[in-house]
Amino acid sequence: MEQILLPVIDNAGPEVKAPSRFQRILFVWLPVRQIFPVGIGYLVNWIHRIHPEISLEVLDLTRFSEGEQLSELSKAIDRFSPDLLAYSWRDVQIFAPHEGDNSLRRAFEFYYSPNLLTRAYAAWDGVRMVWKYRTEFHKKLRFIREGMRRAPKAQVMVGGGAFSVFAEQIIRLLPEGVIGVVGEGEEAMIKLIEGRPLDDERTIVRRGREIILGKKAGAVEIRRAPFDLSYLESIFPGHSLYHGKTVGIQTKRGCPYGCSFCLYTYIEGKRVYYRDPEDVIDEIRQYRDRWGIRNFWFADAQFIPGVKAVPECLSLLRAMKEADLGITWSGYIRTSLISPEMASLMVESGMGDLEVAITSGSQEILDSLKMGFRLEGLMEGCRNLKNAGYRGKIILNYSLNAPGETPETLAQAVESYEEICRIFGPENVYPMVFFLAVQPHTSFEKRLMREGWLSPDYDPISLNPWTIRKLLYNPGPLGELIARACLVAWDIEPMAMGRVVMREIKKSLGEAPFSPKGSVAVGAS
Ligand code: B12
Ligand code: SF4
Repeated sequence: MEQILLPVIDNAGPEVKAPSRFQRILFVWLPVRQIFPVGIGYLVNWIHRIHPEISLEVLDLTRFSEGEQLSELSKAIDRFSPDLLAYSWRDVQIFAPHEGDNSLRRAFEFYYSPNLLTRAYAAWDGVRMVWKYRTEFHKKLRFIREGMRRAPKAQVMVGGGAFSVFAEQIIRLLPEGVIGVVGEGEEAMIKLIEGRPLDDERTIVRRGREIILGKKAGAVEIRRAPFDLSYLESIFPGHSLYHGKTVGIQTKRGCPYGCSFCLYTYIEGKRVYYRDPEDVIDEIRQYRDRWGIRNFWFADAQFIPGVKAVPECLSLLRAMKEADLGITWSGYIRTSLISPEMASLMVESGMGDLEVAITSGSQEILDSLKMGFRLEGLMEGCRNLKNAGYRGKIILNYSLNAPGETPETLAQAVESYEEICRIFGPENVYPMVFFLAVQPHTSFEKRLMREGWLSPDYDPISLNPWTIRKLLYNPGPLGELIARACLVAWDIEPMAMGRVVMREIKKSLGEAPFSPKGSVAVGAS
């Protein structure tokens, strides 16, 4: 492991607070679909607690129109004269279908529609969308390059969710000298600020064609990480954009599960670190009282990451209930660990809509994806919630056509949806149909490479339609059946298509017994 060479200040061990090498740090939130910059909030609080002598400022590019963003960046740099420019890059999803974004629909129309006109339109619109994705991606690179040009003496650092996922690709597209950070950024920033070596942090830098990676030794001690919203306000012009909206709060970091398609463990690590309920509640109160926030999203990779996490979750929920916050909250939650006691506390502490990654209706498929839960447990948790008086929505995330999917397992997916409808009432259950998107740094990606579905040197940020087709994993004849169900659903109910997809799949499987023409195993195209 090579050390990243930065001037090191003598005697600056972790126990002795070293003087800061930087006086003015400008955080730049690269523009994304509007969402509160959770990570920047924690980073500035962390730095301010340790180095209150440093001036910090947050520039949120999302609040400016496209045409203004570059000039606002230049103005902020000229006015603030940062000596450290810290870019936070949240989303790079090359292909990120969501409500209001037709990209998955167009892709399916292009690949699967029987109607030639529809295919031609999808091809045209698809090219436009791909161009948009590409432009968005390159725009962010331009903001980083422009920052370096405008503040040539400043050190530049980049981090954030999207950067973490595509760091190796992005760092190659940036000038030398940029320090990238994969995953949590608190300690890496403090070390840089204090001039300590960074080679025990997950840094990534480029020297010529060579990429140098650091390896993180410890973890950020977030147990006591108080949050001061008034400080954030004082350095964050335009924060009122987020008042009254949903805000993300992290209650813990890390997830011990190893679901084969998921890269959250790559980003956050497998060990779980918790924050004190006291700090979490204090943070919620500040947002509620100062910004009128009533809806929170616990931005944990997984709210209940395993049996060991249960006592921590219970004490947070108990504290929330006692604090009687008058809020609603949500997050990614495994219902398989929801006991009757946990269910009551969830309801009483204000749990709003619930997003559950059921993924498949077949235990065999769940096991092959290494999901680490039993379907009966998931159903049991749902019953516990219902008995505890839960009345919110249940959003059920399915990833259909995983390796090993057969007409029988597909029928089981529909049955599992119907079972949950029986528990909560169909009007409360919203199935969301996804596919296993292949993500870098996952065992699913490695498996597909081994099996020849993906080439080992494929480019995860490519916008080539053939690569996109491979990355939206939906192979074989079942893929066609599901895609057609999706096409019907988009026509009938574009904003809530999951229910129609379930109905259509059931119809297709039931009406004409499905006889696969070939194997649906991984590797089939
Ligand atoms: C919670 C979450 C959500 C919630 C957010 C709720 C909310 N109100 O905040 C919801 C469900 C709404 C959501 C939606 C989406 N999400 Co999301 N989400 C996450 C998740 C699980 C955690 C993000 C988070 O807030 N973490 C907690 C904070 C504290 O961490 P952070 O912001 O990353 O900051 C830390 C580090 O990144 C770093 N850091 C950040 N900035 C900087 C800057 C510097 C200089 C340094 C050194 C370090 C640094 O330090 C920070 C503190 O340690 C991540 C996956 C993950 N485990 O990280 C995906 C993730 C960020 N989401 C992702 C995506 C794609 C999306 C969507 C686009 C999905 C979609 N198709 O609609 C949407 C769009 C969001 C939007 N812009 O509107 C991707 C982004 C990467 C990518 N592939 O493009 C991720 C990484 C997941 C993935 N599959 O790859 N998401
Ligand atoms: S439980 Fe959730 S966060 Fe954890 S590995 Fe599985 S999918 Fe990822």
